[in-house]
Amino acid sequence: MTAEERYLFDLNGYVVLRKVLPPPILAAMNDSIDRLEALNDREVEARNLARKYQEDNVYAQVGPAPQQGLADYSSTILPCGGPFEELIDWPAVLPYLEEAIGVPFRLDAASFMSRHGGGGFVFHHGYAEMLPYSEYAFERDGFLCASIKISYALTDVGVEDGCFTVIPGSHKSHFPNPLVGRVPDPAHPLVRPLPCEAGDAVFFSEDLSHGAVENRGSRVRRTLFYSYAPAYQCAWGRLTEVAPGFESRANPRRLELVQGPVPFEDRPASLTAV
Ligand SMILES: O=C(O)CCC(=O)C(=O)O
Repeated sequence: MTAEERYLFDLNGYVVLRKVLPPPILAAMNDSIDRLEALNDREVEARNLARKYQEDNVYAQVGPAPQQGLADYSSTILPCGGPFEELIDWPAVLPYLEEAIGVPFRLDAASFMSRHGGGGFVFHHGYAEMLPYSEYAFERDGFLCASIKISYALTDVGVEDGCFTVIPGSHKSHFPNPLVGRVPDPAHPLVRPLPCEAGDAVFFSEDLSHGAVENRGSRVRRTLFYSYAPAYQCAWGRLTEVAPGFESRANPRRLELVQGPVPFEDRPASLTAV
């Protein structure tokens, strides 16, 4: 992080990283998702992918069923391999993770989310709760965040398309947050929608109040979420399941991020980003 990014990450609980996914990788990811969306749920499950419709998600607001294509859903994504696997140890992001988590860490979840008109996601976290899996912390020597997420935009997403939205600074709040549990209102003075272009990413502490404003446009929003945590945390359900052959083709850092390093131990310098 630059000195300014460090200041802003601490102050706000997030930083926006512009253009971290170059066009060829974006195109490969979107093509892969197009191909998956042409498959029915059973065919997707046969590829070891778990597609879950958002109507079952307590945080999600779901709009009317779309005329074409799938209803709002999220899915595991690493079993697709290819560019999704490359993103595990993405060089443009890895140094930010090392600084924000501050101890040996792992990938604890990776997923894809698709959202149409009418869909939104209520604010959650950042209400002074003590959740060991998401705490933001800073100590004398640096950050010690217990959960960092990166939201990668695979499509351009303006405010009208239901972009990712935060309450800056809420990761430090000690009082109940009256906006938690509500779909963010972009006109509210505490609410900051974060429009992105395809290839941008929002790097944030899970302790921050975050959600998504309602998608009021006609464009489908496509987002990847990659989540990292200190090595003492476990993976979230099936969200780190990988494609066959991963163990033999992954580089050492990628393998370590998926399997989880030994917590509380010094690591070889060769596994640290420069
Ligand atoms: O839709 C969004 O961008 C927010 C999703 C989110 O916060 C989550 O999945 O935990």
